[in-house]
Amino acid sequence: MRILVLNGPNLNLLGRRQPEVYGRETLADIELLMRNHADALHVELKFVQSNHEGDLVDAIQEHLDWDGMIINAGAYTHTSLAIADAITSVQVPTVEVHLSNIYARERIRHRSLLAPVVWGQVSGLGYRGYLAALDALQRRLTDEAAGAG
Ligand code: CA2
Repeated sequence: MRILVLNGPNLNLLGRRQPEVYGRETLADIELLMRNHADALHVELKFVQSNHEGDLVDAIQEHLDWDGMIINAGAYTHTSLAIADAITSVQVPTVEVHLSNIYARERIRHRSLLAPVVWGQVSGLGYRGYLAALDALQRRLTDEAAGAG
């Protein structure tokens, strides 16, 4: 089971600024926590972070045969039809993650262009949201495999 974890603009700075909003964990900390959990679940993870919209679209397209995707598109969440279209086109079950509760923040962050095209969304649980997304995807894929077998 292979799951792509995509992080968008500025998330490479996690842990250094605004810890009250995004937590104290760096992206490397989150990656380590997820890798440890994924090992226990027998899931292969690949991490991609980019500050560029087109790179995120490319990464989504390049992994169209992977089993699942976890994406925190950062500010592109609220603006990028291109990323929404890429998620729709590859048809890979996707969970959208936000460290902060986007619905408790400025109005402009309340709308996600990705929400209508993803399987589900986790918002406001900090780094734990990534682990919750991993659990949910692994369970869905396991359930589907059992149903198909
Ligand atoms: O809560 C989230 O995970 C967000 O996707 C984070 C984005 C924000 O634009 C979304 O509305 C919600 C911003 C990520 C910026 O990351 C920073 C990291 C360290 C210091 C400052 C910003």
